[in-house]
Amino acid sequence: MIESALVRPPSATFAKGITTAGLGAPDLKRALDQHEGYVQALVRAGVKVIRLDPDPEHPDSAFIEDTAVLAGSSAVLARSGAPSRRGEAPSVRRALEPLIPRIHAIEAPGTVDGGDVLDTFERVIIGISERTNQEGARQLAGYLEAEGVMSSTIDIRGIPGLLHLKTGIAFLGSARVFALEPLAPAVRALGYEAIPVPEGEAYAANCVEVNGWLLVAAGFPRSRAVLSDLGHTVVPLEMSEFQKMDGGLSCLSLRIMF
Ligand code: CIR
Repeated sequence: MIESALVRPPSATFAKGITTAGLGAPDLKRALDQHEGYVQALVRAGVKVIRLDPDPEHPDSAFIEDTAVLAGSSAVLARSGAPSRRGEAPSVRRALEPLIPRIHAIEAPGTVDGGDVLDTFERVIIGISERTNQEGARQLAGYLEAEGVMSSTIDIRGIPGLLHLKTGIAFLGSARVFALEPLAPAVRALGYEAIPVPEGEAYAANCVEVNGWLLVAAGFPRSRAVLSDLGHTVVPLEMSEFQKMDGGLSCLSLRIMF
């Protein structure tokens, strides 16, 4: 059960964030509306939403999932592989302190982005990427192990278009994942059933299950059909402005389970 979630609305500098999408500049008003739609979906799913103040010093700070990994009753503050994003962590730490008993932090030269960390409840899968290095994964695995959580890594470097592991894969429950084809062999080797993301709908791979609702980017009808046919209650959400900044649904919240 996801009890609460931290979110941070995009700020006036949102368009200055890192992007490779080539989809043009995001519209801030539309991004704020889409963010609010996302927050309302969380609220309807029974999540207590904690809104952090927008942070104009850090244009990518709306992608709050990247700043920490929650594991058991502890949190691990990430150290982003993007130096421009490292200053996002202190305010997230302050917000987590009253909620989480133990807070650790990835130390240099380790780097981790939360978007590379997929929690499947029985195991955490850590993507080794341009943002998360081997040393960061090693430190994170140690903190997870101390919480009794097993982890594995998948190297996603060299898979075109994949910023983070979760850009291309989502956990659907019951040892099943929704995954882009290049990720399928590695997750199958770990024992998961990999449901392929329909061709041409790669952005829909980043969906997120919240207390029985599956939040999916709007505009991907074949993915929606596949996921509905599997028995999920799909909630389509407009994400166009976040897609322009390389971000997906999962990145917009840091979800806390108890
Ligand atoms: C970045 O490049 O860091 C942001 N523009 C997008 C981060 C998206 N986060 C995610 O997929 N977890």
